[in-house]
Amino acid sequence: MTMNLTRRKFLQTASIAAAGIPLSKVVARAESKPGVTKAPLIPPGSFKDTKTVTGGVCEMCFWRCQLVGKLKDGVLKKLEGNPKSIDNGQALCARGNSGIKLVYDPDRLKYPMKNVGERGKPKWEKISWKEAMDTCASKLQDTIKNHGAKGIGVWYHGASAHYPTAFFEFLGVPNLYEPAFYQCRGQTAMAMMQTLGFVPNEDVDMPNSKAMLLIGTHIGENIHLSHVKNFLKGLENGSKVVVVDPRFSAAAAKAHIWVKIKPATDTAFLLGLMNYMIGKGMYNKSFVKKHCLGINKLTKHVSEWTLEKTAAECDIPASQIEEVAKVLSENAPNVSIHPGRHSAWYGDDYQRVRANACLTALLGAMDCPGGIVRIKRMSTGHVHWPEVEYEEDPEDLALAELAEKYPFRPPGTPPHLMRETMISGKPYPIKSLVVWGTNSIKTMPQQEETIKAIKNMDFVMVTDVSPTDITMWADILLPEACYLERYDHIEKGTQWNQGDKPQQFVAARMPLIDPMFERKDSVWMINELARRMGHTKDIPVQTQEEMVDHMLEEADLSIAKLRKLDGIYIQPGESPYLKPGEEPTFDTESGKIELYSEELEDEDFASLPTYTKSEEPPKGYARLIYGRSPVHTFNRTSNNAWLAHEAPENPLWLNDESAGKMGIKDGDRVFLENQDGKRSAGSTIVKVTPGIRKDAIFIAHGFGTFNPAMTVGYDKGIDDNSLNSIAKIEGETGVGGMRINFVRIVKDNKAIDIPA
Ligand SMILES: Nc1nc2c(c(=O)[nH]1)N[C@H]1C(S)=C(S)[C@@H](COP(=O)(O)OP(=O)(O)OC[C@H]3O[C@@H](n4cnc5c(=O)[nH]c(N)nc54)[C@H](O)[C@@H]3O)O[C@H]1N2
Ligand SMILES: Nc1nc2c(c(=O)[nH]1)N[C@H]1C(S)=C(S)[C@@H](COP(=O)(O)OP(=O)(O)OC[C@H]3O[C@@H](n4cnc5c(=O)[nH]c(N)nc54)[C@H](O)[C@@H]3O)O[C@H]1N2
Ligand code: SF4
Ligand SMILES: [Mo]
Repeated sequence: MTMNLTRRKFLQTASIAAAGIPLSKVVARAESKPGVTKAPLIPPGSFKDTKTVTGGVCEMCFWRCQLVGKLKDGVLKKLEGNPKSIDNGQALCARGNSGIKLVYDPDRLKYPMKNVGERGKPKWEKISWKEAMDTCASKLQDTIKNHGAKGIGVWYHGASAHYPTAFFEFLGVPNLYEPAFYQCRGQTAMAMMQTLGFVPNEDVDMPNSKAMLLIGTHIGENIHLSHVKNFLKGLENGSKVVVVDPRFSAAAAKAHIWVKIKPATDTAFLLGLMNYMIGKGMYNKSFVKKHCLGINKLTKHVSEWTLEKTAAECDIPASQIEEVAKVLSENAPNVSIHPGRHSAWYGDDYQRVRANACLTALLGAMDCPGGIVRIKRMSTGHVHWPEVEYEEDPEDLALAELAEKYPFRPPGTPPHLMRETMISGKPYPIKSLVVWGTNSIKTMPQQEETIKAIKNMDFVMVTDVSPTDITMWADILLPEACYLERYDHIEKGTQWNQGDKPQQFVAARMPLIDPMFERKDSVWMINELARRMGHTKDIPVQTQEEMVDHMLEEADLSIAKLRKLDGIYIQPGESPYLKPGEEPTFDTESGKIELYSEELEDEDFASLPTYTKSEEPPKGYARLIYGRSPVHTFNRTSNNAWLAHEAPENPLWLNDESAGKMGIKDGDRVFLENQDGKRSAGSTIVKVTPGIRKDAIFIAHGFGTFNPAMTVGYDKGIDDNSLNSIAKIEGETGVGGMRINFVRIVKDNKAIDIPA
């Protein structure tokens, strides 16, 4: 199907171009509008006579682009991609550029603080590090004394959280939750592992593909720089792109085929596609015969998904399914079936990802140009706290036993179970909460439950770089040095330079400037805590620098060596493609790709990818779907003056025909109200567009900050999470699907039904 929409119009708003907004433009516009930012204008020539400091690694998101800073009189003036980088190159995205505005944000946390008001309505009193650490240590010790280490819960995210979480694990804390796994890619990882025997993450060879299939994945708004570049390289090389999305996303704007699918029906779409391809013999028979388990079972299983039935279920033309099948099979095996990343959608996503993996297998699109590739990265070391053999206490395992109900769950505690435990005290009391670099108010569905759980704690310790929604709930709030001010854990320092000659690299994060005010790094903070809790002799490293050096040792590197190399070590890599005559291996139970899974069957789950119908929106409501703003990262950049100027709020995408019937115009200011009568605290403007289906409305995630201490981001736009009052818990994984909430529009205090 060719697009009957004017591409340029869409590109203006939801565009890959937006990702690459040059700094000059962001700065000029941001600084020229009075009242938006107090930052001084950057006079021409500001970057002259600057000194370049290398060795930075970005953390405005988690893609870890390598950067350098331009420094003048000890002040960072500009960030740029490290010219030596074989990953992001000299480029940074808009967010990466705007790190300058994070590091010098006057609203940032500067000192340890004690809440002398209420949780949620804090009054902050500046305290010394000694008092902060004494308090945290004695509160955590109290919890351990009264309830054991299981009385502590830890919510975490980010590179700086590794050392702290390892410490809490060493203490015997069994309750650890990471939204970036449970609400993000945990399910994708688990379903891929079960089916293929490995986790491809996003290692898909788009530059060398002849066709690409993106399901939901909205590359271009979802900006991971080298990933976007790889997608664009694929396009340049003539790859045919199929985008499946209820919305005309930035990627859809670049697509040859846009499948405007009915939300929540993707698994049906994949089953229909497979049925058609198997029926027509349009699949890689020799690959399937050699490497897959259960093709006969799958053939029978998908047979009900005729073109007609699939088309009706997904509300798309049957001819489009045929068209997609042709594009994929004609270009097989050089097709990138994107594995996806964020998958906590509808509560049946494990099955959707399995279907996705099965389609990849039918096409044999693996270990070859264009396919899923297994990139060999350099390895670096780890820092370990001592191994402790804790006496087995059945009570300690009680929550873990509840979690057994979800046999294919990602590592960690399913968040709804941890939260229920924090509220009910069953199976055991959790009374202290440690939060490190995660904003669960905005990222864990069912916000009110999260708040109830936090209120029930005896003690809450939060470490962050900025005030955010979660910091309002702390008793003790600790200011961490940000990514430009510290050395850091090496997480993903290595990559295969896709599309060119294979190379590998290691880049450890090194500070470009010293930490300002009283900010400290995580090794310092945790060691202070450990000493006070009686673990001086167990401390594995004294400083963050020592930790990084220790990790680099395995690669025969050190901070000193990396400094001499401008921050990046590069060596020849290995091609991830199979050599002639080489056969792929799969680390599953059967040693084959499991189209059919006996393990799933044994656990009473669908052993072949299965579609579950999602609830329909009630009359007058549409489904609330969400995604990324190209110039923000979740809520963490909402206080960034440059980025907030580019995208101060999250326009609500509303179908043009619906809007006409509702009497709503482009630019109208509205609130949202969900199926449970929960109204958004903030408002936003409407973007009237043919680029979204009538049964859904879309907003970018991460807006509607509740914390007035964020003077730039406060109360701008709508918080999608405040409307996620339902989460559908998936049986296989215990992950809560979030796109099952429905909303209607409220304008001038009147709720307006969205026509069906
Ligand atoms: N700029 C920016 N980039 C980011 C991030 C960020 O915060 N900011 N975060 C990063 C992280 S951690 C992640 S996990 C990724 C997330 O990015 P992705 O993995 O790309 O996210 P998805 O949720 O898969 O995709 C969102 C898209 O799904 C569409 N969608 C909604 N419902 C359905 C449906 O039922 N079916 C289909 N086919 N599509 C649907 C939406 O319209 C939207 O276009 O982004 C990463 N990149
Ligand atoms: N409603 C809804 N929920 C979602 C999503 C969604 O789209 N909608 N997306 C899901 C996805 S894909 C993901 S990955 C998760 C992410 O969920 P989170 O982990 O909660 O989000 P982050 O933005 O990484 O974490 C934000 C916190 O880390 C702080 N921070 C930033 N840098 C540092 C640092 O160096 N040190 C410390 N200590 N703190 C720091 C920020 O100021 C902020 O308070 O959310 C998931 N939940
Ligand atoms: S994609 Fe952008 S924000 Fe993310 S690490 Fe790279 S430059 Fe930083
Ligand atoms: Mo994510």
